[in-house]
Amino acid sequence: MAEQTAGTPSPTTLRRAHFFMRLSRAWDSRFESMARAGNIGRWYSAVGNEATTVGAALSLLPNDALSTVHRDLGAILTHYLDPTRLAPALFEPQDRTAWDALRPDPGALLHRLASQVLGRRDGFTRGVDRSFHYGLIDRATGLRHVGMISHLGAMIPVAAGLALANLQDGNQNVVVGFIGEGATSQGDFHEALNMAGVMKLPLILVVENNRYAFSTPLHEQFACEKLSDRAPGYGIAGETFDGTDFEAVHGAFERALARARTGEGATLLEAMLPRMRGHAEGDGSYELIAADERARWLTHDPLPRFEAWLTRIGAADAARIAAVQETATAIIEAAVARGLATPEPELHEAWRNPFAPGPVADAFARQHAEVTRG
Ligand SMILES: Cc1ncc(C[n+]2csc(CCOP(=O)(O)OP(=O)(O)O)c2C)c(N)n1
Ligand SMILES: [Mg+2]
Repeated sequence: MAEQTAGTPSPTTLRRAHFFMRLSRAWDSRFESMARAGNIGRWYSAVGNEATTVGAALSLLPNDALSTVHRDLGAILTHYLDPTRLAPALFEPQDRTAWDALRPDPGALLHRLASQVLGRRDGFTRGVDRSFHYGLIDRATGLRHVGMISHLGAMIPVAAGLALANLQDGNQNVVVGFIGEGATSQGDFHEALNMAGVMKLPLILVVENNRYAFSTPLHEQFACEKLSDRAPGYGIAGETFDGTDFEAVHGAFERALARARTGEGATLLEAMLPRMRGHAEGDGSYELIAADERARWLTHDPLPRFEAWLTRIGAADAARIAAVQETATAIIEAAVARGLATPEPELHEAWRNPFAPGPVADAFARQHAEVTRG
């Protein structure tokens, strides 16, 4: 192994990052081909975002909270799964963290996630929907994941509220919230970051700036040069970085996490990302971008860039890179095949009470029973 430069993430971090970036990409490839073949109705591809989403989630500790939107599969996989049990041949004994021992069986969790996005009975919402609109909160395993609300910007005050709860509990946990740049013109963005500044909340808001909201380009969305320029106005820290450069992502998160955990408060991180896909596969938004611009962004893929860098610093060779790619593809193929073989729910099974236990939930359940009986 060649010398690593100062500040380079540890070999364990690099092995985990590589595996999860490839796992996320393999998942997208599989779902994109199903969307193209008409086997699933819609898919929101995270291609191009992997260095940012995986880099962010890798830095989290048990019971730090993650709030995601539609392009954050890499963060979800990294937050949930113990890679040393999922792909033991790819890891060294020292790669297993104390949190890995707490995390649930990764195969079972992957099956639930695949079932979720395939609308199957074993999904988190038991097949009610086929999306990332669900949450998974389990303090015993350290998993705190709050899934998305569709309304742009609505997740930012939720993430700020989670951070406030940490402050009130007196713990050292932080919240990492993701949002597209299309959400930053909403009032919720301003209100939540203002509150985060005043209350010094342990919040890191990551704006995934992929330069388009659907097909609306940046200059039609806002007039400031960088979104992170807004941070001083709220009295918080802000950074803009190349979100396809894992080393830059890792450094930005280390700094933001250190601030959040030591009471210095919130950070607005702006990850500049390539527009490598449309808003959703097949919605026509990609084709509205000029062909030469699309071609240019396709050359900004974070995965070959990361693998070339791993090779340059001596952290991986061609055989290792091929093994990670093949293993990730095989794991996803198996998870999707098992998901597809899982039944869709019967109507009465898909139903779930959206209210917390209590009189409102009881009334809702009675009403549902009447409707089901017809
Ligand atoms: C309040 C609100 N207005 C409009 C929409 C419709 N809408 C859904 S996604 C989207 C664009 C989101 O842009 P961005 O966050 O940059 O996501 P990207 O297209 O890059 O995936 C819009 C306008 C919405 N969901 N909520
Ligand atoms: Mg966008």
